[in-house]
Amino acid sequence: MTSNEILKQWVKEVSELTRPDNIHWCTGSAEENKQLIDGMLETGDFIELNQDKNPNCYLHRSDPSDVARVEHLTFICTSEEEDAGPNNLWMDPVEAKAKMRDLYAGCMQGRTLYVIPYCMGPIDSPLSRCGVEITDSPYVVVNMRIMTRMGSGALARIEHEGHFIKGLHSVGELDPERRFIMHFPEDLMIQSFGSGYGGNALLGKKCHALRIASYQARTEGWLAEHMLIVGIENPQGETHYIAGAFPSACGKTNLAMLIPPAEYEGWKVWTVGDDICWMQPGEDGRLWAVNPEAGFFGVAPGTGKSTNPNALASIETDAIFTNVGVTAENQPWWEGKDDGIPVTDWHGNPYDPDVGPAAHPNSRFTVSMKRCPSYSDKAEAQRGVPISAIVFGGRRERLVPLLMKSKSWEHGVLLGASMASETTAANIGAVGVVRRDPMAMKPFCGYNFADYWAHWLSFTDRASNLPPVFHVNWFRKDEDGKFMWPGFGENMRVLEWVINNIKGNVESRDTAIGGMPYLDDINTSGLDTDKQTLEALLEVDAEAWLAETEQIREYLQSYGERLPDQMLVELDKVAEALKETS
Ligand code: OXD
Ligand code: MN
Repeated sequence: MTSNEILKQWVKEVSELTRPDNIHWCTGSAEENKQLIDGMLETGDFIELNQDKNPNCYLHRSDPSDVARVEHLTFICTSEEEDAGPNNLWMDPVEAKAKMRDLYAGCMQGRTLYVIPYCMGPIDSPLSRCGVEITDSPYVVVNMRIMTRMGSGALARIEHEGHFIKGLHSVGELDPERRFIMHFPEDLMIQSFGSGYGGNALLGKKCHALRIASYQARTEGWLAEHMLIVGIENPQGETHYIAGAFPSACGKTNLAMLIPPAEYEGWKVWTVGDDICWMQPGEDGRLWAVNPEAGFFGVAPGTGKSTNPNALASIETDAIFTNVGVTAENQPWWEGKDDGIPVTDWHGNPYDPDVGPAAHPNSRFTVSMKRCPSYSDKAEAQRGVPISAIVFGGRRERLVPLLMKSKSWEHGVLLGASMASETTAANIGAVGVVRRDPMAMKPFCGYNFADYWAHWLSFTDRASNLPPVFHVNWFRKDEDGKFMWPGFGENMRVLEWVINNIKGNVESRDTAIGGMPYLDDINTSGLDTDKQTLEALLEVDAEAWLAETEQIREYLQSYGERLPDQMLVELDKVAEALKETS
């Protein structure tokens, strides 16, 4: 139990509404975790994987209708619809609470109600924030234990601070018709019903650390972003931390754990975070960042020896796999795993490639960050890490160059706001459709994007030493539909240029859309890409960019009167410069 009266009262109210058979206050201990796992092995919620080859690894098969986030059922419930903005689905909070109350009534009968106190960010950091998730899913508890600092330590902080985010979750009947993910930013509250999938059910992640936190960050003067944090150490032992925003399933985890090419002897890459970054100005005027999470909830397919050996090494032991296939040796398997032959698919049926993939395209692994060979112990630093550069990146087959540098912070905000990407399997819906995904926050910003850009712009008044902003695109294709840039570890070459540029060692060439690198300043030794392709990756097609500018204008203007004028001022500058060159 707890000495915090608000928490005590809330648990009482929820249990009266949901009527569980038992209430369990989670401590986060190893014994508690074992008991939960044993219980799930008994019910079949967990399947033991090969314990000799993959000790403490388990497989969970979710309901086949419950395999991804559900943006069409995710609502921001602010009193004014305008505050949620055109970027969100909105529901009146009174109506939403009534709807959820009906769904929750008696929903935990025959189940245990778990109270999960958790802390997002290092337990002793002033940048961290706490929450409590109430759930009826033991799968959620064991995942939250990996993904957050969960249990007694977090409860002690909550009791000391006196406040926390309230998150209520029930898997309900897993009926897609009775599934809602509701956010009440004004009450710092989350209510989720009808899904056990990570993004909908592990409330510390997208719901708290992005949607609610972004709202909270705006009122408190910081930033909650969908960004990885990676440290790049040069042979002289100097480390630069880069925060990078990329849309879901665009390789953030791979970039955060990158292994540099052979030419980069003496360089090291340190993983601070792969998905979420909370940043605030420090006394020195720089942005300081923490990763609020403690684990990775990574996309399994495509994770192989050549793409992400660090992730593979991380998940050899102590990992939870959701919706992957299984080999004859009872080891987890997914498309792109490089070795092993699947015999069972993610439904638990004999694998038949004519029927579908062995692993669901959005199948996941959950594992502690500390298992990663490139884990940075700075992930526990109370102050966080100083950010030297912000990198935005979309998934664009055409037009957008490999790398460009913003002309100013304000232009950087425009670059972030103009990000676009083709949709992926991380959300239910069509795959491969181009959509604007500003700062990779389209599914995650807990308030009106127009206000969010104004908040980003306000940082020129909040911090005197803001990091420069860059934009990258690893996904350009040629006429034959082949990727022009090899990506993965080779992305190090782009990051090296970024660091050299920050240090003043290399200049960029001014163009209408931003600063472009000179090809000679990018380390291409040992790179298997011809010069012509590299040049094409850095070209600016002024006419096509003018057309893009008009699309961006249309998109920004769809935010109406709340759109900060500065956004159009920045866009006009780009458009004018393009007209001069074309
Ligand atoms: C994720 C996502 O799971 O962005 O990280 O969907
Ligand atoms: Mn993500």
